[in-house]
Amino acid sequence: MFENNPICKLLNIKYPIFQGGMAWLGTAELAAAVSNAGGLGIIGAGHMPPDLLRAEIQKVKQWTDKPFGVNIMLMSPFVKEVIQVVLDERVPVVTTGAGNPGEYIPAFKEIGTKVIPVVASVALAKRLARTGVDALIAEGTESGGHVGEITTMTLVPQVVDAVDIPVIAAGGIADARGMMAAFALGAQGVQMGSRFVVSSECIAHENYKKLVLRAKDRSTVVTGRSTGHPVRVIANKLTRKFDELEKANAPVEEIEKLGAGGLNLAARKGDVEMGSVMITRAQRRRSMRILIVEDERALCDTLVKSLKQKGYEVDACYDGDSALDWLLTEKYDLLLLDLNLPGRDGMDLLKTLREQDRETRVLILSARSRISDKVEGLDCGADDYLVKPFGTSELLARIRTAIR
Ligand code: TUI
Repeated sequence: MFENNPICKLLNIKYPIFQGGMAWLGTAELAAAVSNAGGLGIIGAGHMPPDLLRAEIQKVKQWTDKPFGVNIMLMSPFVKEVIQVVLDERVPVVTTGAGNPGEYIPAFKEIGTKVIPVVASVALAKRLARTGVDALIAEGTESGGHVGEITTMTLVPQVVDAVDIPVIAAGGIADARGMMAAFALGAQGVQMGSRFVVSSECIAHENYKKLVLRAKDRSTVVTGRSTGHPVRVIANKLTRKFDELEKANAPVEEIEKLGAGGLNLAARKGDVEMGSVMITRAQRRRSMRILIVEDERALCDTLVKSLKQKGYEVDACYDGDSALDWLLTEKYDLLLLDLNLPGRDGMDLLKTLREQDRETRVLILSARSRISDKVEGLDCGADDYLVKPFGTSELLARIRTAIR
């Protein structure tokens, strides 16, 4: 699919998708999983001491034979030692953030490490392109964590026009729509952070993941503009304290002290009120989950195909007992239920489900067309009843109504 994509060719990866190298969250577990899946997994060095970083790099090397990267946070107190570790370990790809990596580039180029700095302005993009970097990540202010001022929508096309190396878009991209939009702006790859935070491979605390999933358009704010270190985070007790200090013109050291250790506190310890929950402004599209229980295999396969095409997440099974197992272990928005099933029949399954779950919507699909069957189905807890045979457009309309 992306055989001719310049980023895939440059890095020898399958998909031009980078996992942002997030401090405390871009660990070896996540980076190896993303690289194994065909993207570029990136360890976030953040403020990590060099020995710890070396151990993380060695873990990734054990867990994947695919290319991976390290993100070097240029404001780290260990930046020089961290760079030495990355050189020693011959990490295939380096991304940099929160500064100008100019002076460090020749050492990486010399050993063949691909260098892809993050830029938040056209000026820095042009300057770095002249130093021979391999590509650039143009990161808009929608991104989580340390941010620039320019939006992704306006930054990406301007960087694309200003340089003649490939550009990866970042900031506010969380799903396929965002990726398509980035490509329309001229980018040839995307970097996403928050989207990967909510994956099971990311070791973020559950409280942090929940906040990421719940966040809406106005949930984040940028703190630290007055100190010169603007950071996008979820608004919470900590950000209100920041506000108070900034309004009172408190000394920079006092404001910075308040934020110190905040990311670890939120990301790993789960204190999402006094910690820094650094996330993007974007929200991924959450697709509806549907379970189809239908023993006619051909019909079942057709339904799966047409619902997937419509963007639903679909699972299917052919008998009532397996369906109950699925329903007890997974959470679905909608159940499409045939009544004549091998083993436990549909009506029995529905009654059992309703003893413990009133939320999952249920749409019965059955050849039984008598009024008494429909009444029994609805009395047992179904939300709707569609008689077979039915057309796809009617089914889709009923599904939209059931989950409205
Ligand atoms: O680096 C990031 N995002 C980050 S790093 C980070 S770690 C942290 N931990 C605790 C407190 C604060 C931060 C969290 N999030 N993104 C890449 C990025 N780089 N975004 C913007 C920039 C940037 C900004 C200015 C890159 C270059 C730049 O250049 C300034 C110059 O010298 O021209």
